[in-house]
Amino acid sequence: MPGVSQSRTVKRPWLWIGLIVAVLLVAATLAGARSPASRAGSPSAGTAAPASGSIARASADASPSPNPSAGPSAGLSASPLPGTGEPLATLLGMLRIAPEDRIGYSRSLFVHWIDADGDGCDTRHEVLIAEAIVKAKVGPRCALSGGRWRSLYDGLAFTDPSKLHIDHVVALAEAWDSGASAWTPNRRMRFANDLDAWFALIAVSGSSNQGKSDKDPADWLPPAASDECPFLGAWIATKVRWDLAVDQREHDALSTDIAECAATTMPYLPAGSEGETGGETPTPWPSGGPTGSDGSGLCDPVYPTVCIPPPPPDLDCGEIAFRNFKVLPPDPHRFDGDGDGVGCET
Ligand SMILES: [Ca+2]
Ligand SMILES: [Ca+2]
Repeated sequence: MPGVSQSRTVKRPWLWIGLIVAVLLVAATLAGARSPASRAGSPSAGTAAPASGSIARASADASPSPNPSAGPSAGLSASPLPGTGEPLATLLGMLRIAPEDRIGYSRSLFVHWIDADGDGCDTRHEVLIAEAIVKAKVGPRCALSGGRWRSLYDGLAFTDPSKLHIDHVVALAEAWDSGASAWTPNRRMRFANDLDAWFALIAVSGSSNQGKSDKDPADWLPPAASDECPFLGAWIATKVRWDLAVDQREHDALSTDIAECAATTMPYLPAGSEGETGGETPTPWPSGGPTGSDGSGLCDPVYPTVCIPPPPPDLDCGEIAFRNFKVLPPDPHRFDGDGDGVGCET
């Protein structure tokens, strides 16, 4: 008898999870099928291409491994394959709902910023280097000069890297509340220095980071509407990656908010075993929308889908991170040499 009841308790959750994920996949497919018309006018509709393009590239970079479960249960399994781009509803459906508990939290329990690859640049600097919209020169002791950055929550532009905060998209305290309290110190350190998923750490203005603090999306969304879907995607993908739970209120807010993000997909990138090492350079945050109107004056509106400052200095393609972006006349940096309206073609 004990054997029978144990077997039931082990198997039934997987059956239910499988069924729920399958239902969500069908629902997400239907939602995707009717999304193009309904998204007109939504924050990122006009520039969905660069965002999803960047996301698709990030997925490809993740080198999806062969499906280890493509065996007997492949027909029933609705779990995404590692590295695949998934609708946000699918990823949200993978998250457990559980109450939060702050007891025992201390920021010092998450060691950061480390220099995992020993190249002299710690995690904070690695993110700054990766996310610069104008590449920074890396000097002795990882001193950065000449770069420019766009704060990904509010569109503010910076030339002084010390003014930028590196935000844990899912804050350390929020992570603690939703599962990290049970982790080993090593797993907490890996979470706090996560360069293996481009969406986990981002460079933002101090003011937006302080406004966000340790809030979850039930209480905070980026001031720039165009960054809302990328942020929600990063939030959900990070929680899935690290197997963190959501509280009921957070789940309900996410469920409502992602209705506006039918065109957004995010990679399913579960964190590896304790032995997983860093090393993958984070790719820039996908541009969520026009940034020329952010009021900073540092994003030239003739490059409407990316944030590139007007000259001076005169920049060339080797000095910026963007490729294949829209160029309008008069193209002061002359990124579009062949005049086809696409800059820095690959
Ligand atoms: Ca390093
Ligand atoms: Ca929460």
